[in-house]
Amino acid sequence: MEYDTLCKLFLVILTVVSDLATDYRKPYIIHMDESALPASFLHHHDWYTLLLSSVSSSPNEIDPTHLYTYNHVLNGFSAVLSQSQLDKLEQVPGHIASYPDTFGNAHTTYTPKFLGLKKQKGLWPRAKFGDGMIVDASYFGYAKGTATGMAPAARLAMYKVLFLNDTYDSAATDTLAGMDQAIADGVDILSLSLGFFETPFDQNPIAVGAFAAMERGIIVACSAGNGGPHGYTIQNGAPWLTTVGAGTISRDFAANIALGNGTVTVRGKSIFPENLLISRVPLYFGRGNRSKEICNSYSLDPKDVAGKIVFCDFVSEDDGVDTDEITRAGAAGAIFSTEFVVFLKPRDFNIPFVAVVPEDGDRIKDYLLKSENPTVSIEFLITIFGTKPAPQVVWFSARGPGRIAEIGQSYLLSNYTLLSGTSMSAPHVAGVAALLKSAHPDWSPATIRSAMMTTAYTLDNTDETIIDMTTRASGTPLDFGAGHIDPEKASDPGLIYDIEPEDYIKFLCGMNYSANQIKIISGRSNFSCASATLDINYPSFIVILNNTNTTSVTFKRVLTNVADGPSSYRAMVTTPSSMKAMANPSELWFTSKYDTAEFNMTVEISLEGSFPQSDYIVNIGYISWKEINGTHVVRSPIVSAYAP
Ligand SMILES: *[C@@H]1O[C@H](CO)[C@@H](O)[C@H](O)[C@H]1NC(C)=O
Ligand SMILES: *[C@@H]1O[C@H](CO)[C@@H](O)[C@H](O)[C@H]1NC(C)=O
Ligand SMILES: *[C@@H]1O[C@H](CO)[C@@H](O)[C@H](O)[C@H]1NC(C)=O
Ligand SMILES: *[C@@H]1O[C@H](CO)[C@@H](O)[C@H](O)[C@H]1NC(C)=O
Ligand SMILES: *[C@@H]1O[C@H](CO)[C@@H](O)[C@H](O)[C@H]1NC(C)=O
Ligand SMILES: *[C@@H]1O[C@H](CO)[C@@H](O)[C@H](O)[C@H]1NC(C)=O
Ligand SMILES: *[C@@H]1O[C@H](CO)[C@@H](O)[C@H](O)[C@H]1NC(C)=O
Ligand SMILES: *[C@@H]1O[C@H](CO)[C@@H](O)[C@H](O)[C@H]1NC(C)=O
Ligand SMILES: *[C@@H]1O[C@H](CO)[C@@H](O)[C@H](O)[C@H]1NC(C)=O
Ligand SMILES: CC(=O)N[C@H]1CO[C@H](CO)[C@@H](O)[C@@H]1O
Repeated sequence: MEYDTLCKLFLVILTVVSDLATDYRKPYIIHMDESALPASFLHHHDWYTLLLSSVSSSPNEIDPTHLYTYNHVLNGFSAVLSQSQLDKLEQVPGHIASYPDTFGNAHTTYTPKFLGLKKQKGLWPRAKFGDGMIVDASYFGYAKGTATGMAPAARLAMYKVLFLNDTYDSAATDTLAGMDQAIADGVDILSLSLGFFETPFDQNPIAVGAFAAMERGIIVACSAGNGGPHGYTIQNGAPWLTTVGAGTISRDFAANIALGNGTVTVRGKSIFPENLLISRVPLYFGRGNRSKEICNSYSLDPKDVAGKIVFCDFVSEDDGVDTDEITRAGAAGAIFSTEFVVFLKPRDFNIPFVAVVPEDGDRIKDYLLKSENPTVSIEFLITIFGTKPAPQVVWFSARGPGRIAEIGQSYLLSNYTLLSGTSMSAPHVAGVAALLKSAHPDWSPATIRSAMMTTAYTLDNTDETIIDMTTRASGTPLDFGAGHIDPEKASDPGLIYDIEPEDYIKFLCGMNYSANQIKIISGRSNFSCASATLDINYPSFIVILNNTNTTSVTFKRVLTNVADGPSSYRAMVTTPSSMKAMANPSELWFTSKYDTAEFNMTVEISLEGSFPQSDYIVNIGYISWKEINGTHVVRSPIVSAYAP
């Protein structure tokens, strides 16, 4: 007995001690200066491993664990280190910076939960978390179904950057390793449907990795995140990325409900992915007990609902749909009366259920109250085409402007599939980028992005400005970015705004990034901030009002003719009365393909007497370069916004 207690005590102490030791061990990303590589090393990897073994002097300490050596995305490596090991590494000549590992979240609504996969039981552990399954849950992997649709002949490589651990999140160390390998493999386009918290670019693995990719001509399409519908929510806002938001298409998914013998029918929304037909199944309603009527947690008795469809009554305009109680009680399915019908995401449909608007819910309730043995038939998987208006900005699509990046850009995208989320939009844009790249192998990532942006449209299928699903009001460029992608037009944009890697460095200088930060982002030690500017040659314009209602800003831009032969263009500006935009010169001539022309545009904002569009957007205009005697129109949004 005593021995036993002693033993336990000993174990407890041991555990505490080892916890202390491991507590300090954390993964870090270490940036190194390649020019400090000692001549005795053939490869920087050997240098790093030697450095790691040299910092583990203490015998009581666990040795550092090398994770990855990065060859392309950055100069450096990642390793699991104790604080004292990190301190020693930071003294080594050539050390530039160390960042603790961070986690990004996948921008998908199609979670493993939707697939019914659980960590503790079921297929994942049975398959030993086998690759097949997890690759499907890798959010790089979503290009699979969709990118082939956009660019059927494109070859696809997938990189696993999400590992099943305590979270479904993706570690920066792994994300960088995936991007590093993709660059080594010579991909043309990278599509990332995940994002890290918006930090300065040097701390953001996607921004760092994508800079290296962009320098090699690789287009990096990233999802803007599902943090909408409020402003300042976009992720992946670095200007060398192509940031993609989400929109609806003119298609919806429905289920048909027939009550009893079929005299009463109701159409509801369902995205339940199986072609399921429910015929004359008992319909349960917890009549008389409000808790059961609205399907509160732990209200339903499994004996009452087994094998039945449960009707859950409308509660209030603030209540959404929670299917957990249905699952817990073991019912066959459910019908929810809710005002949240349009906000339901595919992942909400992990059980067979239909959401109906409260008016239809009341019709169902009426039937239930009148019937002795109520039954219901439901037909799932009904696809409706031609719904209007479409596209709309999906409520969850994150909005600009970026908090860190000066420029808020995001595209909207059609043809978005059953899998919704900005994660699904990014691979679509990647697919269009693949088509453009194969049609124009000489186009830079900035050229391709410019072509997609300046030809995007902002009207829906009722000829009105694309609306925001949340407010039902006209969206703005901070919701829908340059607009909805038009692949055909993007392949022949007429003119483009190109950006060289050096221009991004000048921009970082203009943003007051330190020399060390720029070194980390660009991997270059040899650059100059002599021509620092915030005015990058980007196909959109934003004016930030900081505690003022009047300001004047002049932008400088260079256009390149990518059409064959000579052309000329005239500037057409559409602005509200509180915004003036003047292009100088207002006509541009190009003598041949690749000829360039420069213009300045002064934007004056004067809000005296008029009201701002919203709490952060002041007003919106457009500048379009219209081809004289031609059809090309090169359009850019001009937005003025209050500083956050
Ligand atoms: C899970 O994450 C923890 C903490 O970051 C790490 O120590 C561990 O090695 C990870 N496990 C796997 C299987 O990746
Ligand atoms: C269908 O059911 C309703 C009541 O639920 C009843 O009034 C009606 O007569 C029935 N019709 C047929 C054709 O059975
Ligand atoms: C209503 O149902 C709940 C949950 O089953 C139960 O706890 C409660 O007692 C019921 N209320 C009435 C008035 O029967
Ligand atoms: C950068 O620093 C300069 C000098 O301190 C300042 O005038 C400028 O506003 C800063 N720029 C930004 C974008 O913060
Ligand atoms: C740095 O860049 C300048 C201009 O591009 C070049 O002349 C110089 O040789 C470079 N220096 C190094 C060390 O690469
Ligand atoms: C706005 O102005 C204030 C004070 O002049 C300054 O501290 C702040 O950084 C400015 N914000 C932006 C986004 O420029
Ligand atoms: C800007 O205009 C708004 C609305 O007209 C007004 O409420 C606000 O006080 C003005 N701000 C400044 C700094 O003048
Ligand atoms: C644009 O403005 C700059 C600075 O004022 C000036 O040097 C340049 O010549 C202008 N460009 C054109 C095309 O007018
Ligand atoms: C446009 O076409 C008209 C009529 O053919 C011609 O007179 C004019 O010179 C053309 N303008 C340009 C800029 O090509
Ligand atoms: C369902 C849907 O909207 N399909 C469209 C996808 O995009 C192509 C090309 O833009 C259109 O032709 C389809 O109608």
